[in-house]
Amino acid sequence: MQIIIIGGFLGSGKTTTLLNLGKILTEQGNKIAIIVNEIGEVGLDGTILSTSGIQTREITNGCICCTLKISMEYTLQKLKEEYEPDVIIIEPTGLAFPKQIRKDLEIMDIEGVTFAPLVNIIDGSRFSAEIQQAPAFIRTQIEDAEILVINKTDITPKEKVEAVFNALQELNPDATIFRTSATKENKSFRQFIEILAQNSTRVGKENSRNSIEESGVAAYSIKYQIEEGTINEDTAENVAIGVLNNLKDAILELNPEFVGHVKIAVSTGDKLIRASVTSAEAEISIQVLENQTKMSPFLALLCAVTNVDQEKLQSFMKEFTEKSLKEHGTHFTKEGDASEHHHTIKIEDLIA
Ligand SMILES: Nc1nc2c(ncn2[C@@H]2O[C@H](COP(=O)(O)OP(=O)(O)OP(=O)(O)O)[C@@H](O)[C@H]2O)c(=O)[nH]1
Ligand SMILES: [Mg+2]
Repeated sequence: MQIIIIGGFLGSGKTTTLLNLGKILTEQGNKIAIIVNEIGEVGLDGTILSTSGIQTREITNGCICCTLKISMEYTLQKLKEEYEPDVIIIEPTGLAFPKQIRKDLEIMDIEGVTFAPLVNIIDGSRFSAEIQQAPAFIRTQIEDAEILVINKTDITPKEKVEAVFNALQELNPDATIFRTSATKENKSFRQFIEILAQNSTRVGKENSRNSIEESGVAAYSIKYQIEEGTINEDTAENVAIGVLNNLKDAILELNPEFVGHVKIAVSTGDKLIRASVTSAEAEISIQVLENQTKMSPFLALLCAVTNVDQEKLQSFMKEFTEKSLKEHGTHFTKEGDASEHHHTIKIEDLIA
């Protein structure tokens, strides 16, 4: 069984890369499973990845490289016993040091496990802002990797890609560097996949750093269940864009140079609308995914950005989301907080 760890700062393109990677490796005849870790109490990426039909396990509310080591070990063992995959791809949070994860996996000493070279994905379009906002942190992620992937080359000017390439080479002269786009088919992505079949030649690092604390990132997540029949694709897109626009403006007031990931997923039942904003400079990006498995309608929002006040962030998120849902005539209940809105009454609750 091979383990591939795909690291990279918040919003760099890990999940999008995993969607492609999982698809291609499956087509090549491999039995794939994914473990995805999210910093917030509510996870989004597990839902996004599971639309692909690939076996996915989600670990939420912390980071598997420091606070959630035990959860990772348990999830991995169980997945191995129950599903026996050929390849397990791990997506840590954008705030992880993947070399620490690698060390913990080595200590587990699972029979027959090999490791692919450690990957770190970099958003080429916002690299300079990342280095300014979280310098020591970003450096460690780059220095620890064996493969560096400059992603989003489709929206990054060529000269900027070359400047990022030079900066990465200086920080980590031993790494193999790729220039790719996870949203546009390209040759370089295939070459990146080929090199993943090789074995890692480095050893892991002692697990002594708390990466979340070091990153200076504030994170918060929230989830609402939406009543069946009160949301369609257009409403879902409007709500997603409306919430992200309001939230981005509010975050800009707190930190005009923020980097990170503000992401929203809205399920209408058969469709999953996914939208994000990844920095002060970035545009909102939106995608519609077909659900392979039936999901009930919901809205989930996760925000993790540099140098802002966590409590302010939390109150903005709640305010904008609920306002937008109400404006669109959607009936909703905040998950884990049923007393707050009385719009949704479940038949099962009445029977119980
Ligand atoms: N233009 C462009 N957008 C991309 C590319 N790769 C990812 N994105 C977009 O960037 C945003 C973040 O991508 P994700 O794949 O969710 O990033 P991530 O690293 O998994 O984010 P976290 O798990 O929150 O840290 C999404 O809106 C993607 O659609 C790319 O190559 N080009
Ligand atoms: Mg992700």
